[in-house]
Amino acid sequence: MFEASHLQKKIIHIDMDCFYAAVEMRDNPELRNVPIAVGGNGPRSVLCTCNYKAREFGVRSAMPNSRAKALCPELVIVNGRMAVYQQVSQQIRAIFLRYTDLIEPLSLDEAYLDVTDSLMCFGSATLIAEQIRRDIYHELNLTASAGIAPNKFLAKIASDENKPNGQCVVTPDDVSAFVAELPLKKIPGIGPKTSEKLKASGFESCADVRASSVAKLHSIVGKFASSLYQRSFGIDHRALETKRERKSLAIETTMAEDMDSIEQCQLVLLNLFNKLKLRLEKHHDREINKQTVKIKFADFQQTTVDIQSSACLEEVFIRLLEKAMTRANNRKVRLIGLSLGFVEHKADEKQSQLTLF
Ligand code: TTP
Ligand code: MG
Repeated sequence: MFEASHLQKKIIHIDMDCFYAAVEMRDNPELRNVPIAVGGNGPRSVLCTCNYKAREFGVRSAMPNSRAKALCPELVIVNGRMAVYQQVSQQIRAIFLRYTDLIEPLSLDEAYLDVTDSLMCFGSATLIAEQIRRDIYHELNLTASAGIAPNKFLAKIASDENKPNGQCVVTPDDVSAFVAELPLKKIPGIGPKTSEKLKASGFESCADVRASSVAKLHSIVGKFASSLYQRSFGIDHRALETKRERKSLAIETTMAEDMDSIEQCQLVLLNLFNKLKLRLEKHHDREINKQTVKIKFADFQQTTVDIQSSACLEEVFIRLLEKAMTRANNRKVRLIGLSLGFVEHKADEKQSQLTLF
């Protein structure tokens, strides 16, 4: 008979520390000991990220520059250099590949690695993670944090536990205790709104969810209920998506000044539409199934409107914009975004959806 441990996977989640900011500090010594952020320098830009010194002042990713400056007047905001971050990301990936080729990149600075069958470091996932972080530090002069666990969900949460420049191991024996105390807002998929809804119904930690049922959860979080119930026990059967295919193509812009007339918004939309068309050329092999317009209003609330569509049509985007604008309630428009959804290919390696319990 197999023991449970023979069936356990070993997943590492690696996440670079304040990635864009760390690259800027590495390349510009004068930025190393001051609070810095990376972002555009317009008065209406938002920050991409900031270093840990800036975080002490409460500065965070996606915060408007003006608010960040109010919290930390000496904050130095530098322009992002995407091409450099992309190049560093490739260097990081080259390091991962020394240990496994089962890699699922989540963004430029974050990836899952499945090292279940790796023979490196005596098969120890903990040592592999340490070694990868050491390689990154010695070769790229940057720090990374890691989570090591039996599945993606736990590994991702664990990588945040000892950030920056740290790692956290959740062994199969630790799982139950690790998740019991976990605040629900730490679960990927639970944003501030859902977290508030759950709290209002008496759910604050995974222990509360465990004591409930999928049916009860369904009435609060809809179809996310069964995932949430599983996560509360530390269960996640998703396999790595090593050949991730793009699900959509999106483009958006924040206006230099908030706009209130639909004509102005239409002009912005047409400009975006032309750019989207150009980008679409690279994905000519993909089949479109949806068009979406997103609007963020001046109060930062956003709304999206979509429609099934098999092409990228200007007039459809314009109709969607008109519909979204009916929700303005006198608010001006801060940002407009357009996106296309793609039909997913049925890949063999698609995650197996196991039903539990
Ligand atoms: P994160 O890993 O979320 O953040 P981080 O690496 O800057 O900081 P941490 O140490 O907490 O991991 O995102 C990685 C990069 O993605 C980040 O350096 C900049 C970019 N980014 C944005 O451009 N906008 C955002 O809102 C966020 C969250 C990240
Ligand atoms: Mg990061």
